[in-house]
Amino acid sequence: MKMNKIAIITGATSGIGQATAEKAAEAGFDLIITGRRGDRLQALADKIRQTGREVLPLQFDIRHPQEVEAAVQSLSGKWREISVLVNNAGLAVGVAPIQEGILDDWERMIDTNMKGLLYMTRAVAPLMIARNAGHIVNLASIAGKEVYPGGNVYCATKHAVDALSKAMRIDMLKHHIKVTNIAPGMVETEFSIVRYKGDKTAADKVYQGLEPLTNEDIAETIIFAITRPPHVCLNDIVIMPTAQASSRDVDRK
Ligand code: NDP
Ligand code: 8X3
Repeated sequence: MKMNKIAIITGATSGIGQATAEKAAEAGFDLIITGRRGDRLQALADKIRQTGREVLPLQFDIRHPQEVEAAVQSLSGKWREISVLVNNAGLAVGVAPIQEGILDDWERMIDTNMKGLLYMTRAVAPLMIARNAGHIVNLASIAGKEVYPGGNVYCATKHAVDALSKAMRIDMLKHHIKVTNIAPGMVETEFSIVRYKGDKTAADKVYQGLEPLTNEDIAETIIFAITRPPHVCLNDIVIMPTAQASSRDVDRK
């Protein structure tokens, strides 16, 4: 692999994004890491610098197009030569049935998972097009392939990501930009704590009696995808714990 490629990873302050940043550094990428929690971004930046890789932390809320645009516009010199965009930032909030849904929860999910991903792609794709190369990795979910009780709006946002991955691949075709859709099942991160609004007991129950995927499992998959030769694109990867066959079919001991 050519060294000193630059990857930008959204939602690098936790879970899948954090592990992907660390593994991408190990694989020889210099990194732009993003998220809202500045203390975590700095801690991760310090850790990555110890590996000898360069890192640029950018703190912003992906839901605000002006913040996204300003962050990408602030890039100068080599940092504009982005090879890989990992659209990872995202969340589920709540498990209410549609008739009891909380509008603020819906807006947080739609604004982060769909609109944030779009704002990032709109800002970064032109930089890739200018170089006639690049790779966009979108974190969708098994929730983008199936629906399940209480998943309504989260599933809708991830179905949208799945559709956007297909659409982007067509739009990016003549620019030699790869698009990979990653659709994991259960991964134990802060995801369920966020979904259950800090209720750790409810979050722990999600993974009770089975071995879930780890953030590192997904990170390794992403690193594999972004280090294939130029003529190879992994379009769509569904990755599940062995103990999970579908959103609802889970083998719990
Ligand atoms: P975590 O909660 O551990 O991490 C989520 C990341 O998203 C954090 O770094 C958070 O950073 C960032 N983020 C959330 N909202 C915003 C925002 N408004 N602006 C900027 N960054 C934001 O969850 P995961 O690592 O599990 O989730 C990563 C992705 O993987 C998500 O898109 C999720 O939907 C998807 N996924 C997760 C699965 C799972 O079971 N865990 C399964 C399938 C898909 P900060 O709070 O600092 O802003
Ligand atoms: C996260 C996986 O099954 O909770 O996207 O929707 S699930």
